[in-house]
Amino acid sequence: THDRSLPHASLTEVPPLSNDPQTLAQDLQGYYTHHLGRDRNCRTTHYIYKALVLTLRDRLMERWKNTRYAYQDNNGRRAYYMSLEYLMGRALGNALLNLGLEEEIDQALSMFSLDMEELEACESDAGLGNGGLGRLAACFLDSCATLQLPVCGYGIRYRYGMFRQHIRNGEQVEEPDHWLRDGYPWEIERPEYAQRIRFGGRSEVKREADGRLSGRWVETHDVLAIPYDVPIPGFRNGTVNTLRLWSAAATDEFDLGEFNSGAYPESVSAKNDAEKITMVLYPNDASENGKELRLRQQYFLASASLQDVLQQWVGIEGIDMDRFAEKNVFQLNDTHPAICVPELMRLLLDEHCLSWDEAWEITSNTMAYTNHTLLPEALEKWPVRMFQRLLPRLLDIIYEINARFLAEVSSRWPGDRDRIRRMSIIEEGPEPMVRMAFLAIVGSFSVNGVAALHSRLLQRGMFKDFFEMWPQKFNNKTNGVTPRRWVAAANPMLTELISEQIGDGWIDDLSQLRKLIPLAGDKDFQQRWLTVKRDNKVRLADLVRQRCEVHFDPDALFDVQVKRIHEYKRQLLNVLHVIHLYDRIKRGDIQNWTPRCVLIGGKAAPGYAMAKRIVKLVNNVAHVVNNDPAVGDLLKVAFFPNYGVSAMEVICPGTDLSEQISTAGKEASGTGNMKFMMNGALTIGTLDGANIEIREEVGEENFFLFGLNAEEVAGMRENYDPAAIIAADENLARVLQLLESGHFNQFEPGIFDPILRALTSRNDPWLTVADFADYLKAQRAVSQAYRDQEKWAKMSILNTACSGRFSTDRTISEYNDEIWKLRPTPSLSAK
Ligand code: B1N
Repeated sequence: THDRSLPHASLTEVPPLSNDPQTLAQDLQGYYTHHLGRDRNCRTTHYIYKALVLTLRDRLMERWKNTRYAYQDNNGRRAYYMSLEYLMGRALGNALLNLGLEEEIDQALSMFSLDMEELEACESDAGLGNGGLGRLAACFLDSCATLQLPVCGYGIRYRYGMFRQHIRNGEQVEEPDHWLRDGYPWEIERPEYAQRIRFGGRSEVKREADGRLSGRWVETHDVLAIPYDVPIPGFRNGTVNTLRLWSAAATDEFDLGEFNSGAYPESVSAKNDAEKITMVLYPNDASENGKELRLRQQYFLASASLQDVLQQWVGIEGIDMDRFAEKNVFQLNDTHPAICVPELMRLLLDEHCLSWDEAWEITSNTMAYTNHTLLPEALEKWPVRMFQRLLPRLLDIIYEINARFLAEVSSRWPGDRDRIRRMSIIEEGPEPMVRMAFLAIVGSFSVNGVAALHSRLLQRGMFKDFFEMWPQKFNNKTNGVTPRRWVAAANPMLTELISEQIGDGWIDDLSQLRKLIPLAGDKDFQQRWLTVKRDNKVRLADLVRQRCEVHFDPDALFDVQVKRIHEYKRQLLNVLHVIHLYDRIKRGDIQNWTPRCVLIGGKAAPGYAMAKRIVKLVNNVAHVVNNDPAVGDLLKVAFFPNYGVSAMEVICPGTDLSEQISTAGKEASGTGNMKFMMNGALTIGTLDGANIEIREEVGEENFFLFGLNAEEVAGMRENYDPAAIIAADENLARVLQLLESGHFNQFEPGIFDPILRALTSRNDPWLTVADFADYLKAQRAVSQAYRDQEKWAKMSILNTACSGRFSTDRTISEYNDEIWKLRPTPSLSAK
C-alpha cells in the first residue's frame, strides 16, 4: 500500500535551517505549541524535552539526507554492522555535542528559563544491549560517523530493553524496561522498506544437472520486518549515518485469512505471535540459553537486513551480482548474527538464481566475524532439530557448506578423522548441534578478537584448527570507547581544562592527549586537575546519596567496580577485600588509614543464581559496614542499583580507582577500563584483556598490577589447593571466618554458603583465593599512593594522557584499513 515512486524532487529540496538561538527558540515554541498541542495549562518537562528533540532532529535530518546522497553519488564500498545489541543510552546530549549547538541551545533555553540537565533527564536510556558488546556497537557507530565512513548499523527494535534492576531487601528484583512508553522521538518509521521473513514450513531441494542445488522453501509462516531508522551524527562534520532497527509485525493476509474464516481471536493471536519476536532483549551477558525465540530473533535480523541490502543493490546495480562482494561487507558482532552466512547463500541461490560456487564466492568474501569471548558456556550452539523445525531451508544449506568444508579439510589432512570431528560445523552426539562460531569462521574472510591477548588465545586455543588451516583470516582489533560521549559529554570540566592547555583537536584525534604528558609534573596543573576530579566526586557522591542512601565523603578514595555481575569478573574478590578492611578497622589496625568509598554496581542475569547471590552479599556487607559506628568515615560501601550507560556518565568522571580484576584469560577485552582511564582513574587490575595494553601505554609505574597471568591460571588447574592457601594466610582466614560466622546474614542463616563453597572449591575456575594475597598487597600500594596527592595527580594525568589508543576512532580506522576498506565520504552539509 506504500507508494514506492519518488515524489517530485522539489519537495525534498529545502533551504538549510538556521542555527541561531532566536530561530532555535522559535522552532522549540512551534513544536511545543503547534505540533505537540500544549498550552499554558500543561507545562510538563517531558513535552519540552520532546519539542527540543524535534528541533534538533530537523537539523540532523538535512545532514542525514545529504549524507545518503553523498554515499549514493560516491557509489563506493559500504559496510554493515550486524548486531543483536546496541546499548545507545541517551541521545540528546550526544546530538547537541556532535552538532556543536551546545551554546546556541543554552541561549535558546534561557529565553524560557529552562534547564538543560532537567530536560536531558527526561530521556530514557535506549538499553538495547547487555553490556560491553552492545555498548561497543554504539561507540563504533559514533566513530564510523565521525570518520565519515559509509557504515549502516542493523539491529532489533526490542519493545523492552535491558531490564530495570531494583534492590529489595538486598536482592535484585527485575522490572521490564518499557523505554518506548512515551514514544522515541529520535526514530523514523520507514514502512516502505518493510521485508517479509519466513519461518517453519519445509524445504524442497533438487540437485540440477549442473550440480546446482535449487531449493524451494514452502508452506512457511511469514512475519513482516518494519524498519525504524535512528540518526547517528558524526562529530561536527555534517555526516549523519543510520542505525536501522527492525520491528516485527504480522503480515496482512495472515490476519485476513483467519478473519474471513470467522476466527477473529485467532487472527489477533497470530499478530501476537509475530510481535513476540522483537518483544524483549535476552538479558544474558556472556552465557547462552538456547531458547527458540532467540534463534528467531537472530534469523529475523539477518534475513531482514540482508534482503534490505540486496534490494538496495538491485535498485542501483540491477540484478547483476558480479560486483556485490566488491561493494559490500558485513561485520558480524559475535555469532549472534552468524546465520547471515547461510541466509545470504539462500537469497543468492533461491532468489537470485546463482550457482553454489558463485554464491559462496560472494558470501565468503563479504562476511567478517568478531569473537567476544573465550568462555565455553557463551559459545552458541543450536540443536539441529530446532533448525530443522524453524529454518529447514537454512539447515540444508548449512549441511552443504559443512560437506564442502570437510572435504577441504580431508584433502589437506588425509585420514585425520579426529580433526574432521573436531572441526565439523555439526557437533555429533545424542543431540546434534550447529556450532555457530565454526559456521562464522568458515563463512568469513576475516576473524578477529577484541584485545591482543584475547586474539592470541583464540588462535592457540578454541580456534587452533582453523588458525592452522587459514592463518591469514585471523587478526586482532583491540576495542575502544568513544571520547565524545565518555569524555567530552560526560566530563565537561575536564574537557575544558584539557582544551585550555592543548586546544580541542583531541576530541576527534585522541592521540593528541599525549601533549598533556609534560604537564603531569606541573604543580599548578596538578592542583587544577585535582579540583576538577573533586568536583566530579561531589557530583558522584550526590548521585550515590540519592540512589543508594549512602554518604560518600569526596575526600576519600573512590574505589569503583561497575560491570555485569559474573563470577569471572570476580566482584567477590573485591568484597573479600572490603571485608578485610572492615576486619582491620574492627581490630583497630588503622594506622595511616586511607578512607575509602567502595562502589559496586551491575546487573545479574535473571537466571544466574550465583550472580544474584553476589548482589545480595554486596548489599548485606554494605549494610553492616555502613551502620557500624566503629567504622564511621574510614570505609563506606554502596551497591549502585540499575547500573547502565547514563549512570556511567556520572560514575567514571568521579572515580579514583578502577577495578579490573577478572581471572586472567577470561575477560576478552573490557571497555569500562578504558572509560575510567580516559577520565583519569588509576587501574588496579590483572593481566587480562585490554588491561595489558592499558598498562603498556601508561607504564607499569602508573598501574596497580596483581595476580596470576593467563598462562599461570591455565597451569593452576590440577594442583589448586585453596584450603592450603587459606591456612597459610591469616588475613584471608579471618575474612572467610567472618563470612562463615553469619556476621553479614544474621537473620538469613546459610544464604552465603554457596558462595563460600565456590570460593573454597578445588575446582573453582576463577581462582579467587589464589589471587587474594597479591590483590591485598596491590590495594595497600593504592592506599599509600593516594595519601601523596601530588603523586596521585601525576599518575592520574598520565592515565588520561596515555589513553589515546583506546578511542574507537583508532579501532574503527583499523577495521577500515584491514577489513572494510571503505573510502571516507564527506557529506555536503554544513558542519
Ligand atoms: O564483549 C565486550 C568485551 O569488552 C568483554 O570483555 C566481553 O565479555 C563482552 C552473549 C555476550 N562477550 N560476549 C558477550 C553478550 C551477550 C550475549 O548474549 C555474549 N559480551 C562480551 C566487547 O568486546
